[in-house]
Amino acid sequence: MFDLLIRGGTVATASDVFQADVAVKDGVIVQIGRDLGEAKETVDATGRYVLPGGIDSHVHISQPSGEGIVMADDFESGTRSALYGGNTTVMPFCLQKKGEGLRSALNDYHALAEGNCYTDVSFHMIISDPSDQVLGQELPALVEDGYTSLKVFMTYEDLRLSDAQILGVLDTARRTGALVMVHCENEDAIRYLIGRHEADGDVAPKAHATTRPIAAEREATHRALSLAEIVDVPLVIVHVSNRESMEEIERARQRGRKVIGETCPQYLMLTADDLDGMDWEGAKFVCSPPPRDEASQDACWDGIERGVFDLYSSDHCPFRYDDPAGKLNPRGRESFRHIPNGIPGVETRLPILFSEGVMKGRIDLPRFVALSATNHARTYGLYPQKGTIAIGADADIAIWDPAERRTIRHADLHDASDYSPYEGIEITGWPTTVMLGGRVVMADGQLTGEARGGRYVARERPFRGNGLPDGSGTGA
Ligand code: DUC
Ligand code: ZN
Ligand code: ZN
Repeated sequence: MFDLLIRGGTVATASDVFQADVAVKDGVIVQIGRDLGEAKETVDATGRYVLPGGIDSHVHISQPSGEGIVMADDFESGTRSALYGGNTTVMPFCLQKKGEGLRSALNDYHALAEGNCYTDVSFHMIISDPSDQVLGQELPALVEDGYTSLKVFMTYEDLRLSDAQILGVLDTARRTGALVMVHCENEDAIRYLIGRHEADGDVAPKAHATTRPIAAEREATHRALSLAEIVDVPLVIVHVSNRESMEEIERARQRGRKVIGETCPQYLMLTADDLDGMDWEGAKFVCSPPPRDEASQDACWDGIERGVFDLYSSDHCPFRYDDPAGKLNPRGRESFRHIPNGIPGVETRLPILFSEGVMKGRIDLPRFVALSATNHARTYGLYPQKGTIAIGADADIAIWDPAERRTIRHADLHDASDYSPYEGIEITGWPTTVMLGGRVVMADGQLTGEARGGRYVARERPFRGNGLPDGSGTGA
């Protein structure tokens, strides 16, 4: 007798679409087929898609964000919102403060997550202080313990690393098998442009976009890829916003480099004009890199379709808008420079890709599955435990109704921000039922009493045994 049987649905993986029932026992998928037998609980998926639960490998939750600024979501609200958006695993960042040991940062972050998660979680480290002790001892020990990826910044005064420091981090990655993610923007160029704008009294939110031009992102992308080539390690270029940076990725792949590209909904759906709203409303769209223009949106869709991007993540980084600890903090009202960078989007990520991508014929269902779950699992060492529908995999499953139509309204979302940058966008196709480890945690669009059983997941070293996603275009 199975614990759970999902009957009558259309199952999709990153490679196939087929009619099948899915049987679950002890939290894992045990059979896929027809006429599988009896189960304690049956879910009817007739007319719906049975997909791997989404994995959002780039979210920010409860991250320290500067004096007087508070991130809107904690683990409870952030993972609840993720679950409503069809996700079963999220990967937030654990920030190392300057001078802080990595283990201490992680202990604090685990304490925030413990017992509060609606989805499974796994952390990337942010390295802000790559001392000899951190690179020589702390990081290698963490990689052994399953913290197998980390992010470095080339921008933000308090976070940016020098090229020498980035080389040190990359070298540690080479020795340990960790995977490095890079935020590519040239801080010195941005500082120069901020100075020029402020001298001209140009301080409204729109200036956030003009002080962070494509050239600053393209240059840093080229530099990061060159440093990774010199050290000879793979690299993840996160939140890519435009064609020129995509071309850097493609050129590096042509040279035989292993590069993983990521883009996000804001680069498909928003433009810099959104930062030009009345009465500082543009602050709602301040994120880095900034949204660009329609040509860049088209380029990013092209990158989604052609496999320049392996990953499509939300970069959920939520601040409340009308709040002195959020976008409209006292200093943020005076200059765009003090508006916290980041926008909410963990709940709307997959509905946007489903509606704009699958329903509008830009991508097929297997590509949707790859971009929403499978490639994240493969890239970050969770596959095949997660990210697919296969015998032996965790029963993390989202059932989607391709006919359900709803307009995005923040009032209907479940994060703790007070707005959505995607307000008013009409969406066709929503997740209606979600299972986490074989338990039905959302049914008919509502959480069940089973929710909030998310666990921490340690990860393998990236790519171990998996290779890269088929058709990703990624070099060897
Ligand atoms: N980078 C991110 O990845 N998220 C939000 C802000 C930023 O700069
Ligand atoms: Zn970033
Ligand atoms: Zn981010």
